[in-house]
Amino acid sequence: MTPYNNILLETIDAVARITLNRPAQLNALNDELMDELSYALTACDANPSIAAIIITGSDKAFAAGADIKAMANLDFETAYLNNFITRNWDTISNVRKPVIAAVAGFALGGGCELALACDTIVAADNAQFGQPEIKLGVIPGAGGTQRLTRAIGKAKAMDMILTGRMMDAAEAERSGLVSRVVPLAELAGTALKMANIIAGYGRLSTMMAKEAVNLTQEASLSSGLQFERRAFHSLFATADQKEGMAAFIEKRKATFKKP
Ligand code: CO8
Repeated sequence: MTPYNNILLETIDAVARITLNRPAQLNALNDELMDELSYALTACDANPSIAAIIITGSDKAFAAGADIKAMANLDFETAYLNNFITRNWDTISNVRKPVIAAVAGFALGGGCELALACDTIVAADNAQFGQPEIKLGVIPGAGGTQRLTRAIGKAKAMDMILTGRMMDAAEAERSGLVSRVVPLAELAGTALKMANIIAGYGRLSTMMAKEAVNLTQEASLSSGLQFERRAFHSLFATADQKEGMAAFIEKRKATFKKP
């Protein structure tokens, strides 16, 4: 693998874990980090031995947002022409394998948006989510106004985006922003266990399930339902469906195919 300066990439069986690694800046997202993250995600997606991906940070910060020092002097023309920092942002949501964000500490601004671009978020009990861009004279620029609102509803999203306040882990769980909250010491293990469970299922079914759920964020109910039905039908063409159902009937654990 290419050496990285701002992230760590490990593979643990069929799981890839990407750790954001700019500790002195609380994992603030700059161009170099985003380029490395994008490269690593693309490589993991293309690697047939990887079935699920975890993105995580440190105990203190998942990511404290875009690097404010790097963008303080940016002007409109440069931001617009270079599609500033978000230029490879869509790589995250274009990954076809399931991606879990394991969040401890601060997930602010672009950090919160990065977690939101993953498929699900598992949080440590010290996690703090926020879109504080308003305090800097700007607004969220990488999906905060859209994905946060879809995740927690308009009232709470407006509250967070207009006041810039943080939401703790308990509120994030109540609001549906995160799927589970665990003690900090259990975060890495919980995310890995979850990723391993996913990796143990059929590759086609986990990827299609992700695709179908993510379509709810884009499509009408009727086209989402139609997609789901066709994807469901197509899975009957797979060896994993034969194995999964035979295993149930024979009262044994299914062994899904490795690509
Ligand atoms: N950018 C650059 N450096 C940062 C950032 C950041 N976002 N956050 C923290 N740091 C640096 C600090 O400057 C400090 O560095 P130094 O020691 O050299 O002064 C170091 O990290 C530690 O930070 P603090 O001393 O402030 O630590 P505290 O524990 O006191 O506070 C906070 C932690 C509350 C997280 C505080 O650092 C903070 O408020 N940070 C800024 C949070 C923020 O406003 N984030 C939003 C940024 S704007 C944004 O994300 C727009 C997204 C647009 C799209 C992006 C796509 C990638």
